[in-house]
Amino acid sequence: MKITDVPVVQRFIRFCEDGWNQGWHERNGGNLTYRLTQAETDALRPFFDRVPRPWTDMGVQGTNLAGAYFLATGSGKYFRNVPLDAADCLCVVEIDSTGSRYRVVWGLVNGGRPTSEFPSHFMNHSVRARATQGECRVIYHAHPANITALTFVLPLTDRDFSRALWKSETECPVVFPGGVGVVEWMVPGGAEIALATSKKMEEYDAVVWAHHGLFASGPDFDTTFGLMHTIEKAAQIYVLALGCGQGIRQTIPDDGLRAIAREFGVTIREAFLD
Ligand code: 2HA
Ligand code: ZN
Repeated sequence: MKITDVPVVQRFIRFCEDGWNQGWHERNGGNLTYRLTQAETDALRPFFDRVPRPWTDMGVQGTNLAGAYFLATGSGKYFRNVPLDAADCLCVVEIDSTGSRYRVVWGLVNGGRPTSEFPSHFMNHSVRARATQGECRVIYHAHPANITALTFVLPLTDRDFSRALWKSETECPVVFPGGVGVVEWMVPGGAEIALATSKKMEEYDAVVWAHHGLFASGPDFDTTFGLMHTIEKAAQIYVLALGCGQGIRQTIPDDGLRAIAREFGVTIREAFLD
């Protein structure tokens, strides 16, 4: 048995392959982390290094995730290469008992570190785990072109983005009835963008990074990938419609959004409706 035979690792690899196939991961763009369950950690433990690598301070703290284990993509690694060489591209990291440091216990066999966005991922895991009573396990960052394009033309507010996306595709209010958050442009990789994003993640399960990409979260791989996919598809439709050059002549009315929410039994964020 190889580590790549373990189902959770297979699903993680397939996720990376799907993201690459969507065109969301040019070069080393994007990153993925998954908080392992106790049973999954136990299944992976036989593959862990006999001597773990040194602890690294994250610059952020999440005491509710002290002692957690994550499967993560590596910094500088290409999603495209994950199916070819998971042990080179991925790692398992352990969080220390204070929730402020990590160490690699498996993977990155040719050296390297977990994703440069690990502080952001970790803070978002901490916030989303609290907001969802421990249900949230996946944090996914990608560079889809259309949602990023919209950050050049729409006002950078949660309300403007949520409304534009909800009204671009009838499924949207069902898939993300809470809307999406937006953070202004910031230098990636550090504690500042991690804190700004995790603040939004207290309310939203997806956050747009202006002129950069999108963060999505969810309880499992399918839901999280589906959220990224739905948001990007809606953005694509909006961009296509704008590209026709006539402006937006008609769209789903606000009462239509309310009616969808009623029909599908979800609570739409009423504050964003007229
Ligand atoms: O290259 O996407 O945000 C990885 C990233 C940084
Ligand atoms: Zn990025």
